[in-house]
This record gives sequence, structure tokens and C-alpha cells, in this order.
Amino acid sequence: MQALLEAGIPLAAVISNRPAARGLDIARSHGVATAVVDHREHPDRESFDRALAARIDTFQPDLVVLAGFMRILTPTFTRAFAGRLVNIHPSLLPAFAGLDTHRRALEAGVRIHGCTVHFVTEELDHGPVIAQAAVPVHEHDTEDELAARVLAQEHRILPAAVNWFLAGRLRVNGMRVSLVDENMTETALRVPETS
Ligand code: NHR
Repeated sequence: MQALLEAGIPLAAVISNRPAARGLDIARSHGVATAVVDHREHPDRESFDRALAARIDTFQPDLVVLAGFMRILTPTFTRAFAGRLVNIHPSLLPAFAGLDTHRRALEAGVRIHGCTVHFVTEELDHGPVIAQAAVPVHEHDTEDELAARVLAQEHRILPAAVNWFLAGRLRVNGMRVSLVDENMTETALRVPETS
């Protein structure tokens, strides 16, 4: 979220389900509107998702970005925002969907790891891929070291993907996303560096 602000992307609002989320303070310090929809005040996911969707609608955003948002969304929500809802996920999807991606990548012994910006659909972490960045996994990496290397790339590809969306340059064809007027391979793929 901070990377979006620093990239100059106009945020209509920052909304969290956690009242103590640090992103809320960062947003306030940038003069961005904030709201909290606390999931603990709702009896079930449907009710939370309806309240969240209603609050988002008051801000009339062009795009909804999940950035560290940790609640699985029901089809009621994903259908309401279909085609204008994206997530940044800390793995090279479809590898390591779900949680604890860096620990699982280390356990699996992969040499390359990374992050993915994708459209959110009802199938968790399986929507059409917009951009990916790869990083090397070093021999003696800890989970934290690997996470930091991936995070630096998350901060590059999320603002890039959001800018493409806002410029109306993304086309979705089934699971494949293309970028109008540009070769996607040269722009939406970040290849691993060796350090
Ligand atoms: N919802 C849908 N329908 N589809 C996606 O692709 C979604 C989504 C909601 C969140 C982000 C995702 C990630 O990038 C995301 C993608 C949380 C969980 C999870 O298991 C899984 C994936 C993601 C985020 N959440 C637990 C739950 O029961 C709670 C875990 C916790 O609070 O620590 O909701 O990683």
C-alpha cells in the first residue's frame, strides 16, 4: 500500500478489517481517507463481505487492491468486484497458493521464488496473472531473508500493474492477461537477478 502511495497512485481510501493495521496510519499521514470494517463484529463471512463491499462502494473506486489483506472473500464479494479486484501474492502462482509461502518455498527446495499480481476470483489465489517477479533462493536463506527479497519485488510490480489497469491497458482472455500496446514479456516479467 505504501508503494502505491509512493508511486503517486491516487488512493480513494485505505480500508482494513483490523483497527490497529499500520497501513491505516500510513494512509492518514498521506491524507488518504481510511475506514475499518472489523470482521469480529460480523457473525459470518457473508455478513462481513457485504459490509466491506458497501463501505468500498461509498468511495466509488475504479479498482480494489488487496495488499496484505488476509480474509478469504466469498463469491458474493468477488462477483461484485469481478474484473476490478486484484491481489499481490508472495509466490510465483500457481505454486504456493495460500499461506506461509516463503517457508513452504524453502521446504520445497525451489531455486526460484517470487510474487504475483493477479485478478481475484472466487478460487483462492488462482485468478488471471497480471505480473510476476522472480528472485533467486540462496543456499542459506532464512524465511525472513527470502521474504524481504520478494517484498522488494512486490513493491515494483504492484504499482506497475495498478498503473496498467488504471490506464485501461489490461485485457483478460480466460486466464491470460495482455497489455495493450506492449509486449507483456518485456514488461510484466521480472527475471531473477543472481544477488
Ligand atoms: N479471496 C478470494 N476469493 N480469492 C482470492 O484469490 C483471495 C481472497 C482473499 C485474500 C489474498 C491471499 C494471499 O495473497 C487473498 C486472495 C488469506 C488467506 C487465508 O487463508 C489465503 C489467501 C490470501 C489471504 N486466510 C484465513 C481465512 O480464514 C485467515 C488467515 C489469517 O488471518 O492469518 O480467511 O495470500
